[in-house]
Amino acid sequence: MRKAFALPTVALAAAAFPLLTMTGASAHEGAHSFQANLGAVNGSGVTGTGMVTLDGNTATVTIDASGLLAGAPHAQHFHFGAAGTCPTQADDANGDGFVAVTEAAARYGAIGTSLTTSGDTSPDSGLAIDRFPTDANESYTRTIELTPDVAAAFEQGTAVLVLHGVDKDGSGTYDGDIKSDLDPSLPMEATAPAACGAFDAAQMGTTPAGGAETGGGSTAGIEQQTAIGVGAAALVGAAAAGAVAYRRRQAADQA
Ligand SMILES: [Cu+2]
Repeated sequence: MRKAFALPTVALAAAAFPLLTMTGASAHEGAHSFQANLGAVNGSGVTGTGMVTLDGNTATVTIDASGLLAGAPHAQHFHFGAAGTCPTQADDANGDGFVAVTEAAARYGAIGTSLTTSGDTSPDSGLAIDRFPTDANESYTRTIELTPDVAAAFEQGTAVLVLHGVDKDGSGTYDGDIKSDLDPSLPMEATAPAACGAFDAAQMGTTPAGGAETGGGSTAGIEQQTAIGVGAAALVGAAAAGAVAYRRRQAADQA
């Protein structure tokens, strides 16, 4: 009798635990996710996305982009401290055909973080061309420490992802008579923005307002979660009660 009862209990507990684990993960203390959809600048044709999960000042950064000039370094940064928007061709104030970094500054601000492939990530590495991705199709992941002001910019909605380097004349390399506004030893093509995306809070992984334990939520998701929680509590006793307590604590933290 005891054995016959134990088997389904274990099976049901195993079924319930992934759900409890998911609840814990989505309410991870202090972790917030942000997404930027990259749009082309300077006619680059570059598209892509940036994802940042921020836990305190620790950022896990993922960038996927395509359409970049192959075999050429693409400086990439979090910019901050301005409007938190991206430039258009109308921002080409001097009419040289390029939206230059300085012309875009009122939109996306200064370099806050250099998204290098290794080593220093400060603004000092903003043009560290030997430590930036060089592929036409970029797939970048790195976990880095942000300075508090840059981390705050994500929460305030003023953080912007910018990828630089555009082969505007289609020559297959960075060249041309127009020199970079950042470093006159470089062609403008090497430093002009190629893609830009403003970070917004990601929709996935957010926790609905109001604790699940109140049962007062209006969405089907919350009601389902509550029902599962009750079922799990009946089946797995102390373990499930611990999870409910954890969820209560999370709710209190978010108040
Ligand atoms: Cu930049």
